[in-house]
Amino acid sequence: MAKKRFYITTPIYYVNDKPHIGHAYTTIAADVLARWHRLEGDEVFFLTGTDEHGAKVAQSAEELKKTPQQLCDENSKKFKQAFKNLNIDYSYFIRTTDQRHKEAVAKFMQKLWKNGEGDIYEGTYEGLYCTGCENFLTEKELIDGKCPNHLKAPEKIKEKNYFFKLEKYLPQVRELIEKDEIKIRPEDKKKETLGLFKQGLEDFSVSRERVKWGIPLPFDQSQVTYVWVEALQNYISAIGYGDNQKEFEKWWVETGPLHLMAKDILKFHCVYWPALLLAAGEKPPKEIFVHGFFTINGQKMSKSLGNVIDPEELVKKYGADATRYLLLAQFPFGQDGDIKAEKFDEQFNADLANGLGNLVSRVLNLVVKYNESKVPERDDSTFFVDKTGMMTISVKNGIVGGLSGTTAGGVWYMLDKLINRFDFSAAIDIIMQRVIKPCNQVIDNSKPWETWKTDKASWEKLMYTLLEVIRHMGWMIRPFMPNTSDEIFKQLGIPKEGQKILNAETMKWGGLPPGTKIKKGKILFPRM
Ligand code: ME8
Repeated sequence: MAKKRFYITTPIYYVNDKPHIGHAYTTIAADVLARWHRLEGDEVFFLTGTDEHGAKVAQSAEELKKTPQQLCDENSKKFKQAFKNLNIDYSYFIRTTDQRHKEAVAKFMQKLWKNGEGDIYEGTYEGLYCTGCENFLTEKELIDGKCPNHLKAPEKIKEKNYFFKLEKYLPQVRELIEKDEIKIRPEDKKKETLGLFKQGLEDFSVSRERVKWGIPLPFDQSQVTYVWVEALQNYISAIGYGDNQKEFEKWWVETGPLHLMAKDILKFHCVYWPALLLAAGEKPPKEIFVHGFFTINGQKMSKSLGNVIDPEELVKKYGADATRYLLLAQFPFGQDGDIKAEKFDEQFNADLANGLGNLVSRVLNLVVKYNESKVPERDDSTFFVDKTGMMTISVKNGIVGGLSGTTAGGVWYMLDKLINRFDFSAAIDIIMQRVIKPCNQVIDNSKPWETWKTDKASWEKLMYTLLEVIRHMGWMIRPFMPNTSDEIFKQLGIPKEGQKILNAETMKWGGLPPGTKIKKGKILFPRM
């Protein structure tokens, strides 16, 4: 059977500043999906990168008395470093100042222009521009005369621009969205997008006359391509548009992308981008998932409020895996939510130190101490199977029961569904509530540090069950916390070659061979 393919992208981030946890949030989510698909054996292309042109970057560079290129080089490096520290395993990091991207953009713009016969025409733009958004705004969109996102009055500009015939493509884009041929999720964001069509959308400017930091239009070198128009093209330039047709066909045409982003940039991705692609004769994007915007302690994250959280600080304090966990666990991915960073310590201790970490360490300690570090014989003949089909462990009349292949399968089934629905917080919760918590409770109730003396047969049964649950849990957390998963497999004595693909074999109950020598290792999550 041919391998399935999965092409996932994050927005490319502005380099006017260093990364903050908003950038980390989307990128971690994309990484979880990429890793999940790799575990399932799919061929994955995971794209992220930096958006380096435009007035916003040029202005920041000027304020810092640097050249735009210098600022881009410095901050792009910071994004790369932050993603490395967060254990983000991307396939390609694009920078829009890359020569390859510039060439692809020139080809794309030329296609739209078609020697003046295409979908671009010359005009004069007179109106408002918010540099923070890098977006043209209408009076209607302002609140008290200010941009609602940046709380600053936009600049009035009048300049010669080239315009894109968006209106010509609106009916087609709308229909594609309605029919889910461009699948926009969650459902409320699809509705929000369709609402934009009702409010009215107009042709928009695709170039800037006064901005110098950008990619010149191939047909008029006195203008640079509007930063949003070229930034969107990263999704095709990175996979060979204009220079590697075979790769481009493979990833864009045959596979199709899943674009991940927050709702701040919905219009660009859900309306402008499909229209530009159709005008250039290319396929529109396959799927767009728009996640929520989070606040920090109820406030918008902003420099002036001094509440911007640097992912580096979180990684330093909690490590990469726990940072990934804490960010995704806060609220459902598709909804807005609030992050209470001062609660991170509490959650770290409850879920990771006392929950996951404690489970692994106490089970392994018991096996080291009372069974010569060996996985005991498997015997699940008397297991109580929970009727709901969920994984639960129960102790009845002092006998441990309650976990079998089918019940483990129940958790796997739900996990797969939730991850594919982008419901990461619920997926994490399932692992915590259905797997980790019941195991810890069983240990508390059955006191195996005492029963090894009095009833070794029940003790072995319990220990095998717990070790096997830990093996399953190691797989379940693998996309979220890859380092911890590696460490668990190492401690369970699972050889490296058996750690790559999740399949019927690795997922079945009883995959941990009795007699395997376990190696007690470091504490996974030392308590805060
Ligand atoms: O918009 N909550 O770049 P950007 C959730 N360069 N996600 C957040 C967030 C928050 N509070 N803050 C930021 C741009 N994000 C353009 C994109 S793509 C062709 C060009 C995340 O640096 C979220 O993914 O402003 C959001 O869409 C993105 O960062 C905006 O990043």
